[in-house]
Amino acid sequence: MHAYQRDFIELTLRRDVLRFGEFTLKSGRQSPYFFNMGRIDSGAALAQLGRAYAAALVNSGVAVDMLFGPAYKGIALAAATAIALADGHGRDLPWAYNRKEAKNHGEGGVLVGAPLEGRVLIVDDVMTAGTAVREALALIRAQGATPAGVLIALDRQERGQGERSAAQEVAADHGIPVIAITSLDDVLAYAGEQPRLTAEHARLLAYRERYGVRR
Ligand code: OMP
Repeated sequence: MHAYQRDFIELTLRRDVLRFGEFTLKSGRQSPYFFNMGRIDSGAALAQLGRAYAAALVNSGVAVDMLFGPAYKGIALAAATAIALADGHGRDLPWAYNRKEAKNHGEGGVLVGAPLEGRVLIVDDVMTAGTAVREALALIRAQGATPAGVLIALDRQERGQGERSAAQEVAADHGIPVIAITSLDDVLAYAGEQPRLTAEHARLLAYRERYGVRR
């Protein structure tokens, strides 16, 4: 695990982004953990999150020309990543986001920010079934731009319809990398090192056994 990944898991625990308990997911699955990015609710936390996204992107070596934040949650995430790339890595990338409903006055349309062109990186929070990301991919293609990859904070590494995870399916179907700051495997590795998280670690292992991709 890289230092930025460990720092990130610690940030998510400190801010209650990563919580252990009983949660019902969008998919209906009962999960012993949940990742709520809405808890990144202060300037300092958002800045730290942006630095983690930027580190994951730079570490991946994936070439991108611009960032795209899908509404709603992806918007702040793409903005934070763009700032961190400019401040910390000297990379001033264009960025854009969409509205959920087209505006028919003022500047109009669903897209805001830099025109979608070149290799576009989608920045989002969590991938489970990949529904949100597939919509963003369609939007980028409809503009004639090229999806460069997907950058997420957590890859839950759960089986979708078949044996592969949603991230693996998106990567294979669209020929693009899915870059995650952390994955369930990283959370498991971290929890396994912490005596105070022994019970949580056991529940995460059982969950991965049931819904995780074949290893
Ligand atoms: P997919 O669009 O199916 O990939 O699910 C991802 C979405 O599920 C996220 O954007 C959240 O709305 C929600 N989610 C979380 O935020 N955190 C989790 O730990 C799990 C989920 C989820 O419901 O699967």
